[in-house]
Amino acid sequence: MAGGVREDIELPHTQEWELYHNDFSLCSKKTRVCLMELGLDFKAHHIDLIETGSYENISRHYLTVNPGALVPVLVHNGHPVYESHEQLVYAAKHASSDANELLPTDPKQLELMQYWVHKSSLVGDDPIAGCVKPRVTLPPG
Ligand SMILES: N[C@@H](CCC(=O)N[C@@H](CS)C(=O)NCC(=O)O)C(=O)O
Repeated sequence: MAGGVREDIELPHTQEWELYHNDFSLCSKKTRVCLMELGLDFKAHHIDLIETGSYENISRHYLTVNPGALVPVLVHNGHPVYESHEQLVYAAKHASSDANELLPTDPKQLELMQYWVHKSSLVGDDPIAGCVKPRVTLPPG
C-alpha cells in the first residue's frame, strides 16, 4: 500500500487513535515508541504474524485493514495511515496540542529529523550498496 493517510477508507473504530501492530515487529515498535513519546492514548490491536503460525495478517478481517497484509497500520479517526515512517510524521503533526512536541521548529533540525525518519524507513535502500564486496568472482552462467 502506498504510504500516508487514506481519507477515502473508513475503518470501524472506537478511539481517535488505534494501532494494528505486532510485538516482534521493528516497524511496529517505531510507531509504538512515537505514540508513547507523544503521550497519545491509543487502542492497540495485536496482529499475530508468523510466530504463532496463525498468520492473522492474511486473515479476511486484517486484509480489510491493510490489503498489503503488513503491520503496523495507524488508524486516525477511522482512516488508516500506511508505512511506519509516514505514521511517525503524521502522528506528530496531528497530535492534539497537549501532546508532547516531537517536531523541531528549527528548519535545520526538522530537516535532520526527516533525514533519519526516511533513513529508518529503508525505502529505496539498495541492500547491496555498502556491503563488503565478495572476494571471489563467480563464473558466468
Ligand atoms: N515498509 C513497511 C514495512 C512493514 C513490514 O514489513 N512489516 C512486517 C513486520 S516488521 C510485516 O508485517 N510482515 C508480515 C509478513 O511478512 O508476513 C513499514 O515500514 O510499515
